[in-house]
Order: sequence, then structure tokens, then C-alpha cells
Amino acid sequence: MKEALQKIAQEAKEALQRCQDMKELDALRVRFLGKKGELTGILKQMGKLSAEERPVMGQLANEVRAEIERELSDRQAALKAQALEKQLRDEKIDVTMEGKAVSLGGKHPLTIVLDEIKEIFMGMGFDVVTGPEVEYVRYNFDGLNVPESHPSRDEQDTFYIRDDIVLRTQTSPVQVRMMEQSKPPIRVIAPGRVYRTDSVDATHSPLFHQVEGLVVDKGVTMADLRGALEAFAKGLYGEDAQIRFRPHHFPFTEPSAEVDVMCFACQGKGCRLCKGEGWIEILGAGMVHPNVLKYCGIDPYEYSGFAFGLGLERIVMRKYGIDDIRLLFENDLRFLRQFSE
Ligand code: 2U9
Repeated sequence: MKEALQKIAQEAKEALQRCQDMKELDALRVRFLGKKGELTGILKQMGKLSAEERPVMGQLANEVRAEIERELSDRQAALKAQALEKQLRDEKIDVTMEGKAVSLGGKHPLTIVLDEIKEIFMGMGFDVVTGPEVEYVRYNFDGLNVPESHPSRDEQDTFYIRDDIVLRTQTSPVQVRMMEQSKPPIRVIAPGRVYRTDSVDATHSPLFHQVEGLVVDKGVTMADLRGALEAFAKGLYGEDAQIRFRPHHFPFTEPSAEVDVMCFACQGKGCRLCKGEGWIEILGAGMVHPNVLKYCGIDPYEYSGFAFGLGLERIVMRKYGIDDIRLLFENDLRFLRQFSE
């Protein structure tokens, strides 16, 4: 039995030294120390020994067990250290290695100018509001005092989804909803996509963007409109910008005007950009029609308001000298990259 114990000790030592991974190590633990292991097998035969031999063999067996346990734990520690070293080696990161260049996107010219416009009006205390692009006829036309017979209501001009639902032709319905929901004072701009059945050419697109504005309060006058639009023009075109009003007609404002800015390319002398006029039309505006206020539940005898509307594409095209609106929708990177800031 002594030889058998020594043989186990020797075999365990050799096997453990050869052992290369944790799984194998565990198998060896079972093989030598487990319930059905080699050492236990020997211990089971102790009963056959004489009374003198038993304690001697018992002690030897305990020593062998202790030795194997020590070797197991030494080997386990060594394997763990090896694994950690390998992991550190494999996961080493070269922080000096050159990174892959990421190409950054840039803002679309429509977004660049829209952001500028928002900044200017927010600086004057306007909120930015949005609303649905698929809109009820009552918000798109009825609430805006557009007569039943008005050509803009025609299927030739407006995309109808149903008899009572259209793709909005302007962002004004957002403001009709605003007035219905909240009491004056109201000071908002409503930017967004609008739709008209225009065929595509250099200056027309069935989808374009508007920014409309609305101010409603007690005692709002045409002078307030002029002041706000002058501040807007100076913000967008510089401190020297000048504007002028020309009488016009819109169903939703009375009186109405078209507003020009003095040509920023020639300072009013007349050039190619302003077609010799010296002035460039930038928006339409006016005092909110009493019928519109009434429709929205606001008493026109107590409150008054001004409104304006601009086509974003036109402003962007004039500002950057872009001669074809399609360039703004084709997403040709060679075009768009020229605007990256
Ligand atoms: C409410 C009442 C009145 C918005 C206005 C204009 C004048 C205007 C055009 C500019 C070029 C449309 O994109 S365009 O073709 N818009 O001239 N828009 S006043 O008036 C409103 C808006 C909301 C409740």
C-alpha cells in the first residue's frame, strides 16, 4: 500500500506538471482526489490492514493528499497567471496608432438658413411651432378666410387626400391651430414643408419649405410688422439691409404687402441677381384679417395681429446665387459639400 500511495503521489505530480488548462486540471482533481478517485480507492482498503499499520498508512495517505492538493493549487495559480498574461498580450491597444479618418457630414443649405432665421426670431421672443403636413381643409383654407371659389383650393393647385383633407399648401394651419388652443399674446414662427401641384422646373417644386410668422396681441400695428421684418432683414443680410413694402392682396391678411430687401449684391444699383430692379422680393406679410381672428375664437375688436410668410428655397437661392431649385433636393454631394461649415 505504501508503494501504491507513493506511485499515486508521483503520477499526480507528473500529470500536474504536464497539465496546460483548467479543464484538464479539474479532471486531474477528480482522478486523484475525487470520491471515486485513486487515493480514495486506496483508503477504502485500509480496513484490511493490521492495527499497527493503519495509523502509519493513514498518516502517509494524508500527507499524499496534502501534497497533491498543494500541487493542484500551485498549478492552478500558475495557469491563471499564464491566462492573464496572454489576455493582456492579446488585448494590448496601440494608442499611438493612427485612427481611421471619419468624414463629417454638413448641414444642408436649407437647414443652415432655416437655423439662422429661427435664431433671429427666437431673439425677438418668438416660439418655433410645428404641425401636421396632412391637414384638414378647414385649417388649410376655411380658417384662413380663403373663399370657396379661390383658385388655390382647386385640385389643379392642391393635393387632395380626401374632400376634407389636403397636403398643406402653407404652414398657416399650424398657426390657426395655435390661435384656437391658446390665448394671446401669441408670437410664433412655423417652419416646415408645404405642397403644391407645381411641375418641377428651375424655380418650382411640388414640395418646398415655408417659414411663416404670427403675432397677436392687444394693439399690434403695421409699425410692429415693419419693425419685426426690418430686424429680420438686418439679421439675415447685415446691418445695412433695407426693406420696402409694396401693396398686395392675400385672403388671410388685410392690408397685405409684398416685402423687398434692397439687393445685397449691388446695394440697389441694379444687377443680374435683382434683374436690374435694385430690390429683391423676400416675403409676403400683412395684418391678420379680422375673419381669421374670429374663426379662431379671438375677438378682432380686442386683439389685432400681423403675419408674414416666406419661401425658404427662394431665400436660400438668392443668398447663395443658386439658379436651380432642383439642386436643393437632389442631394448631390459635390453640390452640398460647398456649404459645409
Ligand atoms: C395666419 C394668418 C395669416 C401668412 C402669410 C404670406 C403673407 C405670404 C407666401 C410667401 C412665399 C407663400 O411660400 S410662398 O409662396 N406667403 O406671402 N403668408 S401673410 O399669413 C397668415 C398666417 C397664419 C393665422
